[in-house]
Amino acid sequence: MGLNGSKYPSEARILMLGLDGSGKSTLLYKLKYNEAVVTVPTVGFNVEMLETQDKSFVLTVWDVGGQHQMRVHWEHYYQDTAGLVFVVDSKNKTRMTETKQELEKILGNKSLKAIPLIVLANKQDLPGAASPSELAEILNLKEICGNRHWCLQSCSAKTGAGLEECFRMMVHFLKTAGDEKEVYLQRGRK
Ligand SMILES: Nc1nc2c(ncn2[C@@H]2O[C@H](COP(=O)(O)OP(=O)(O)OP(=O)(O)O)[C@@H](O)[C@H]2O)c(=O)[nH]1
Ligand SMILES: [Mg+2]
Repeated sequence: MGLNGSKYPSEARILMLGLDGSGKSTLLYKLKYNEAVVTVPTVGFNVEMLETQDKSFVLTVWDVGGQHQMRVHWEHYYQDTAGLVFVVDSKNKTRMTETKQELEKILGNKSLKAIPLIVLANKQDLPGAASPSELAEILNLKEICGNRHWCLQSCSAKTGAGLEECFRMMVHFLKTAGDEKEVYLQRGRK
């Protein structure tokens, strides 16, 4: 038994944000059920528990809708969040400025200060998608992520590529929380 009578030794609440259409809900259901679910824009949130293979750790993942009218509510989900996953539609290069502005705003919030971050360069299955190294530059990630634990992971919510790695990395970050060294892993760098 874990803390508070939970059956898991360790648990953490993860918040998944990103612009509307970036692929958050597709990703959540692919990970949970290994199924390509047809999504509709999320009004409110979806929440799922994802456990590690050895069942030693469970992540409660909150997927909050990313449409404009939803973004004012994002901060209501910040409290008790242990880790942040920010999903980017790598194919939609016309929305990169908006993406950067939203990420900067999130990271500037005191409640999320210093929590680990994984930026997901999603939709890598699509031709012409920005590569992770392009995204790192466009979003100025090294600068805006500062000293927190963070990494950039390429993925496809459609095929599932990169998703398990993301959540394994998050568990690793959470287990090593308190270790202040900067982490910069950029997978798929050319
Ligand atoms: N080709 C491709 N399409 C994707 C991928 N991920 C998501 N999509 C598609 O992108 C569209 C939006 O996906 P959603 O998962 O609903 O996006 P969301 O981030 O949850 O959007 P909101 O709920 O509005 O915030 C859907 O048509 C998905 O099928 C991907 O990795 N590759
Ligand atoms: Mg959604």
